[in-house]
Amino acid sequence: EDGYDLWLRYRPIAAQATPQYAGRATSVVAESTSPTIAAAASELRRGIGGMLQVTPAADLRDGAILIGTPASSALIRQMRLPLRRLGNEGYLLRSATLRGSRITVVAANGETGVLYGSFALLRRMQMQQSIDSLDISETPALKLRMLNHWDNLDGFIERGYSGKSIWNWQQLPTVDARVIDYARANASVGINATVLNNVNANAQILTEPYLLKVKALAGAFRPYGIKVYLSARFSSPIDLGHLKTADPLDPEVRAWWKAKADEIYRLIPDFGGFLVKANSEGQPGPQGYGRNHADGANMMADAVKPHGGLIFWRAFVYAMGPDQDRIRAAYDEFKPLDGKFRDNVIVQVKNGPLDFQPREPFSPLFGAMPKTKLALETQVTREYLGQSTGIAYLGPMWSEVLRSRTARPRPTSDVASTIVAIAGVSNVGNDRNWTGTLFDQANWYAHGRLAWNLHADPAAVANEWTRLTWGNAPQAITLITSLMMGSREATVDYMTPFGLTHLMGTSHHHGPAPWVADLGTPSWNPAYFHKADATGIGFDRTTAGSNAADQYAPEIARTFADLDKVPDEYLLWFHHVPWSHRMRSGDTLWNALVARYDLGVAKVGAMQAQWSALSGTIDPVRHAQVAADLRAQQQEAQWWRDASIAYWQSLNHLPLPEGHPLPARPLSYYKTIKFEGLPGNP
Ligand code: BDP
Repeated sequence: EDGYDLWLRYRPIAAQATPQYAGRATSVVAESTSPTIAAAASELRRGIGGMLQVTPAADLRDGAILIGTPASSALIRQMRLPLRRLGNEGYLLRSATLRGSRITVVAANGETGVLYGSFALLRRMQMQQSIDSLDISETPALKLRMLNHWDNLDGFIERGYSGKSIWNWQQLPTVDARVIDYARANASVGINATVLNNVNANAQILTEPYLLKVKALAGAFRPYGIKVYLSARFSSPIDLGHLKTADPLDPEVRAWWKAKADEIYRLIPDFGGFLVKANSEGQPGPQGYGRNHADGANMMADAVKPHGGLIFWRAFVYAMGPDQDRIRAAYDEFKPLDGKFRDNVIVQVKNGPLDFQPREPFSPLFGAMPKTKLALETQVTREYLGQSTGIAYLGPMWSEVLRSRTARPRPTSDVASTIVAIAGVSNVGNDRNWTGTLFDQANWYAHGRLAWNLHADPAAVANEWTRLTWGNAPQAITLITSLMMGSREATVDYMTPFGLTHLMGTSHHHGPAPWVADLGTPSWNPAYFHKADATGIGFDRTTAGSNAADQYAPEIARTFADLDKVPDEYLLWFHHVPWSHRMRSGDTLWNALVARYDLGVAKVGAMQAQWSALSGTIDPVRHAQVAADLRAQQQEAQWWRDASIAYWQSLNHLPLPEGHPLPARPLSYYKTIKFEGLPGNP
């Protein structure tokens, strides 16, 4: 058990549970040999072979699993199944009798639906659920369920904590087996699109030698229903085409992109399109030519439009004056452009108005651009939540965002109802276990499952992943699920409680550095965000301050801006308050803050205890690995707690509440902890 098999382990099912499946998986019948149906059939054979230790036959008989679409299977056609409402990717699992044989049917309109249905059937078996009397149909909530890789052409991954890129650019166009396993894993959770390269893009990816490599990957992914996209550098016409400008209204520039799109689609007819980071953190963009984001996006949209391509245009921008509030920037810039984008442009918005912090309120752009297609961008890789230390299951965070009420465009709208796509910044690398730690696999898994079903319960997803990954022992399922469900909140508690944010070390983002105040760009400084001094702490975003609360629908804005109504978790995000501020609990803010840090540390201690209780239930190698991860997390939690308290106390000189020990070391010690050599923005 080294984690390579992810949640597709297909280990033998315990003897007492096998009989219920033995007569239900005797054969896999597929009447088509198309690559997707072949992939589905081979997955079923692999899964059944692994779990039941038998080799299924291929003919129609009692216990057969019949897979296919009405178009490519006469048997399925003959069954006249109710598929009409299932779209292209939905599936039906049904127990039936056909020509006297009792069978299970996996049917869909599209072949990818058959593949998804096959994975769903295998999942049921892995979880030891019944596959008798099935009548289940599912369709995905969103058509676009994506991963965004931040992989560079030199193999390094921006904010990657699981080794180097899995794209072996030197070896491509020869595709290795790992790439196929990546596609299987994605298809098993319904991910159907992948952006191969970093949003801080290198134009070289659009040259012919690289495009031939991209074509090979697209070919490998096609049977698994996954479309390939590329991050495009806005200045490519200059970088590659030797034009003097990248002005989106310049006819030569427009012609260059059109020719480039035509070239790509000749090689990859089902190419998805481009993802663009423009006028953000030094990346070139239309504003360099006096144009706006819509001008830039539309120009590229026109180039891919004849081929059915899409442009994902990121709203992660914060070019603004030194006195402005950074979190206002994306809304201020994009909201006025509502209705100005072509219909094949999707504006991609990070979940919160800042930048993937442990907790942010939802971005006010959701619901505010009813005439524009929006995608929700989340970060599966844990840049700001401990990176590859310990456990932070992000399902609850994404679900919190998706369920956040936007109250517009309709009074009942939530974030989920305002988006057409979800893109997760990938945490996959070439580490043997794919994601750096075993529990980070759960975040990849949950990303797919929540994109498929936006209203899925993250606890149910955790429960599912646990059974697939750690087995079906009831004690293990309960303990692991509960440990996972509390883990993200624990990181918020020990890193950035009560709405604090962006307090991590410069550029590497690992560990606390709330004291940093000297970076050239004001909004890169932690001190800019917490505004703490001798008397108080927090960022005033009410009318008395930056008024960012006002970017939300009026009733949401009223809650956030009202000190009596704002939820504790957003208190210091929206308000600057004295250290003596009375919390709802009756405690002062200072005492509550110290207690909250300690609660976070204690939660990690409890996670360790829960995990120890599983020794003997879980294979020793993986058990030991996770135990070590949690030990590291305990240290890290303590470090965040101690460094943060030491710093706040250096400002407010308040004593710690009783029962809460002083930090282990003086503030000066924490300030000396630095990491070298990690690339990226501050
Ligand atoms: C920030 C990362 C930086 C990314 C940027 C982005 O630190 O590496 O380039 O997001 O999303 O959080 O473009």
